[in-house]
Amino acid sequence: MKALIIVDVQNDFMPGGALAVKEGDQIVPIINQVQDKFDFVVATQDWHPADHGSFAANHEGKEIGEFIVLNGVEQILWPIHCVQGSSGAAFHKDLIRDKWKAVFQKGMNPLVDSYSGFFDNNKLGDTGMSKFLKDNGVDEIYICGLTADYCVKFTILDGVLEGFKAHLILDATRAVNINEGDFAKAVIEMENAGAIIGHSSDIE
Ligand code: VGL
Ligand code: ZN
Repeated sequence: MKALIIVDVQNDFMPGGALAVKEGDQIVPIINQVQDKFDFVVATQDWHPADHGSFAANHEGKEIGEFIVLNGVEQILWPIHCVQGSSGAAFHKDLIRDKWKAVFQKGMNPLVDSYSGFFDNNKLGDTGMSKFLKDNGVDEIYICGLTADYCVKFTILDGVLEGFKAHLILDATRAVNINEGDFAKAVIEMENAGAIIGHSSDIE
């Protein structure tokens, strides 16, 4: 069975948000339409404590975009975003949630970031999404949401490693694009890992 995974469609990733993604809001109506093609829909939610180690503000003298080593893993520093319970962490108000079977929150451990909806960046913490999908007979996943070059990409890469047939819905994602070309690079990386790159209108 196929499932739709909606990654981090949250206010802080929308234009005007704390970690704004250009055109991030444009994918909301596409995702709403595409949900009609699935009986099984889940979502992920970036959900950080205020003291999270990925926030530049929590490292004296460090700027957004700088790299540090966090608990032995290279970490780019972000603006404060998706703080638990804040309006920035809430899902976009127009996103239809009627069909969602579960929401998998991530990024709660202050010592490690968590881009993938499956595991944290150390591959130690497990959100339980893989087991949940498999227990429900899901073997094929379609991924959309934000952001193409971070959380969507790492969710797809882990999805492939977990044995799912993984699809990217290209018109239902947008990238942070810290460096020009990051979106295109991420798509190539996902394709090389074994993901299928498609369009919302291709889904049956
Ligand atoms: C994300 C950066 C930091 C994402 C989350 O959802 O892609 N990116 N936290
Ligand atoms: Zn985050």
